[in-house]
Amino acid sequence: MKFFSFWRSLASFRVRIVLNLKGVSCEVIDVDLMKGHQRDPAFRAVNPQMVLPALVEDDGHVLFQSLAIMEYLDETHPQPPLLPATPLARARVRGLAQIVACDSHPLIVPRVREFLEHGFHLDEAQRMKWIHNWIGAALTALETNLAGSSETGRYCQGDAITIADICLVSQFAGANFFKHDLKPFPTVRRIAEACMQNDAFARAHPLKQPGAPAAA
Ligand SMILES: N[C@@H](CCC(=O)N[C@@H](CS)C(=O)NCC(=O)O)C(=O)O
Repeated sequence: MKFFSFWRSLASFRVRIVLNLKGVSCEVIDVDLMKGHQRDPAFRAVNPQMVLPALVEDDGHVLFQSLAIMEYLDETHPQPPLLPATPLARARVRGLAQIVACDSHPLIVPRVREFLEHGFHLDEAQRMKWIHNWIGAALTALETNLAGSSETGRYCQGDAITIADICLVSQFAGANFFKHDLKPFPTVRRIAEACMQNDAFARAHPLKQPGAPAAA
């Protein structure tokens, strides 16, 4: 398999964690988002949406969108399972994951930040206000849910790692990139730190990837 990714991409981070947890190896192809290489014809031919990540199966099938790729890998490599067994728990896990991957992360990606800058001429301070607003909204929703639910355990759903934890960790890393104050979110922080003790998470961290700076 070929994995198109970039060190700073939070959606790629999510898929990288799953690849590590499942012990799946692939050829990693870097697409430099800071140089706009996602818009190069070579990558556009792989993913017409021009976003990372993309996973290309050996037979040429292209997989895109991190949540879809994560569930595909979970179905094709069932151990360890990343979704709980019961429908109610699965719905909660998917809901938590989607707070991050569907409602927060899409508002802070490079193409949105670039449009705020060039389409609306927002200055750096205004763009940062936008970013912190949406990072904080998701962290608040996660913290309220996790702290208030008896289903929360060592991880988001009991004591087994699920896709909710993987998304939570990507939100946590993004918040750190933008130096968001994490003190008001002790449950999110506790779960993120528990996950990062797992080698599959630690090795997948953006700052551990080739090309990453020592600190963001
Ligand atoms: N919802 C997508 C997000 C894809 C996405 O926006 N990826 C970012 C990197 S994390 C990207 O490639 N952005 C390129 C751009 O915004 O131009 C997913 O979860 O896969």
